[in-house]
Amino acid sequence: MQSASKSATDGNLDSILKGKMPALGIDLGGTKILAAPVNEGRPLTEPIKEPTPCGGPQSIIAKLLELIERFQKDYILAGVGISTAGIVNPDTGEILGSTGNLPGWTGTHLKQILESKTLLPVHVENDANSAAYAEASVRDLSDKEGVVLITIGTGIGGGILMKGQLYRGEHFAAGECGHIRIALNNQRLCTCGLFDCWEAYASGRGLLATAKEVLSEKTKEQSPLVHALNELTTQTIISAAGKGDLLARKIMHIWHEHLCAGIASIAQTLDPDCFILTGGLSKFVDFDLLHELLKDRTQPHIAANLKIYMSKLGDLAGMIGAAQIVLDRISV
Ligand code: BMX
Ligand code: ZN
Repeated sequence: MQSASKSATDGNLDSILKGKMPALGIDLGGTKILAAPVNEGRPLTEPIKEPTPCGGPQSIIAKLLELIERFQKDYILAGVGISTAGIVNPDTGEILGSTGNLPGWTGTHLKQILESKTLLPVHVENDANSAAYAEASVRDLSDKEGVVLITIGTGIGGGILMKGQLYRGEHFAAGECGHIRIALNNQRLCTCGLFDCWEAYASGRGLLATAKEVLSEKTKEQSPLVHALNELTTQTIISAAGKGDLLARKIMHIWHEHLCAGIASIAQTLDPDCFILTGGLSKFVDFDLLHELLKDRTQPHIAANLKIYMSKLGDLAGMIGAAQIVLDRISV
């Protein structure tokens, strides 16, 4: 476990004197939690990283409270911003929907619980929305008609900004694009309960499912990966592809086709200025290949204007975005 006590005083005192208290940003994902105090779009310390507790909402809430308390020892916080997977009502801070990636999370009144225990203002936002907010700010994209951030990791999430404002939808589920249906044969069950969602193909879990499909028809002579089918991970596939394994390269190509299917649908629907890719798997995207595929799968006018950027903030985007939303709300 890392300590939060590093560099507490100097930077924070300076911020308080300038009337700029930090907000604690916490990013709650399906597998890990990141937390750090944030000010002016930057974390003030190296973020604490811990695994997401698997005992359900109670254990997650206990962990969030423990983290807030730990940082309160060293910082006077203006508030707490939580970036969480799931559909969130940002006004009430209630979790309205969640896939199996965070079991039992639906119905949690997160803002209410945390505010009553900490007496701090708390803002809860979907993880991809939070990341979109931070990335658009760091790239100065607030004047653009449309900016779409896609997070590719445990799941596939989306955040949509229109002229710098988050578009959350009438029921707060805008951007839940991991659950766009991209195939017709009910082949893959998604953790949301639907079949053939984009996430079931293009997330880490989707990549693994594709690999198992491809490799199960092959012999051990064709790829060493066949040998280790049960221990297969996204990392082993990606590293085999990097070393020239032809089957691994084929799997990665199919994964790009799957990625392209969702991006093309969103591009045709929204005609955004740009897409920003983030999440653990985004660093393995071949941008040239993705552009090439999109050219053949979107109308020429869309393809010609499509920009796809790599995230500048990486893993930290959700944490920074959620904290920044709290600070921006307070200063309005
Ligand atoms: C899922 C869904 C989205 C989330 C996306 C990315 C849940 C728990 N999650 O589609 O809300 O944005 O995954 O989540 O309903 P991550 O955990 O991969 O960052
Ligand atoms: Zn789904």
